[in-house]
Amino acid sequence: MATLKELTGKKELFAGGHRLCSGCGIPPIVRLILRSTEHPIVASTATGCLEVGTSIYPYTSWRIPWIHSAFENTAATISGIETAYRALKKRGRLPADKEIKFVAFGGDGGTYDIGLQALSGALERRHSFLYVCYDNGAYMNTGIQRSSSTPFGANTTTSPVGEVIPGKQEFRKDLTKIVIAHNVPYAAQASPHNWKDLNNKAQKALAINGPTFLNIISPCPLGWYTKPEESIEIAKVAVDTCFWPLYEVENSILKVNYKPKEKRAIEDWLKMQGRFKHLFLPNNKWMIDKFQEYINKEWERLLMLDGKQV
Ligand SMILES: Cc1ncc(C[n+]2csc(CCOP(=O)(O)OP(=O)(O)O)c2C)c(N)n1
Ligand code: SF4
Repeated sequence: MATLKELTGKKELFAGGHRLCSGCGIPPIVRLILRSTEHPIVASTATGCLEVGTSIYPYTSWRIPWIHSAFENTAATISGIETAYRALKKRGRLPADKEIKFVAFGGDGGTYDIGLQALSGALERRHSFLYVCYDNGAYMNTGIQRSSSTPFGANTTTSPVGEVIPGKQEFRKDLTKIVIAHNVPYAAQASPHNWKDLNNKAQKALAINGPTFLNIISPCPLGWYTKPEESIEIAKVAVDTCFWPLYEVENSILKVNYKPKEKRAIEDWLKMQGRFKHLFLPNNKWMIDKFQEYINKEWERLLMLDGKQV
C-alpha cells in the first residue's frame, strides 16, 4: 500500500486548469487512479463532465494517451484499444514484456444507463481493463436529470418536486451488484474521502489481468446544492450512513472494508444537500423513513455476505 508521501511524489498525470467545478469529486478521483500504477496508462472517457471539463480545444488535462468516445461506448472503445495492444504484441510490434494499463471512465448516466450494454459486453469478453464509474447520481453535464443511480427522493429536472411527485420515486439501481454478477476478478465501491482505501483498490484492480470495476461516489456541488468545501465531508457521511458502503469482491469473496462504529442516520446525509430539502417538510417524513428502512436492509444484507462467496 502506498504512503501519502509516495503518492504525492508521483508525477501528476491529470493537469490542473481544467473546467470542472470547484469542489467536484471527479478530479481527486481521477488523480488518485492515475497514480495507482507504475505502468503507462491509456484512458477512454465517455461524454460527460469529466470529458467536457478536461478537453476544451485546444487544451487538455490528460498527460496520458486519452480518447473521448461517445456517451454510450467508452467500455467498447477501451476493449478495441486493449485488443490492438495484444495484437501488436503478438506481431512483435510491441515488446512482449511491455505492460500498459487500460482505464475507461464514465459518469453514472454513461455507465448505469446508456453505457451498460458496452460495459457488460467488455466484462463478458474478459478484456484486461479497469472501468471507473464516478457516480454523482445524475446526468450533471446536461443539467441535472435523474439517472438510475439518483437516490430516492432527489429533486432533479426530470424528477422535479412539485404537485405531482415529491422527487425521485425509485431507489438507486445497484450497478455494483450487476457487475459482480459478471464474475469479474475484482469489483469494489470506494469514496474519495478515504484515499487510502481508494488507492488500495485501484492498485489491486490495475494489477489484475482481466476486467475490473470501481464504483466511486463523486460529490457534485452543482447538482447536490452543496458547498464546494464540504464535498469530502459529504462523501464521508455517505459512507457513515451506509448509503455508500465500502466493500470489495475479490475472486468471488465479498469483504466489507469499513463498518462504522456507529451507523449514522440517513437524515444526516440528506440534510447536507439542497436536493433533499423537501424531505424535511412534515408531510414528507415518510420518505426519510422509507429511505432509512431500505438502507438498513441493504446494509444487513451486505454484512451477511461479508467474508462469503458471492
Ligand atoms: C446517446 C446520447 N444521449 C444523450 C447525450 C447527451 N449527453 C451528453 S453528456 C450527458 C450526461 C452525462 O451524464 P453522466 O454520464 O452521469 O456524466 P456527468 O455529466 O454527470 O459527468 C448527456 C445526456 C449524448 N451525448 N449521447
Ligand atoms: S456539474 Fe457536478 S459533476 Fe459536473 S463538474 Fe460540476 S460539480 Fe463536477
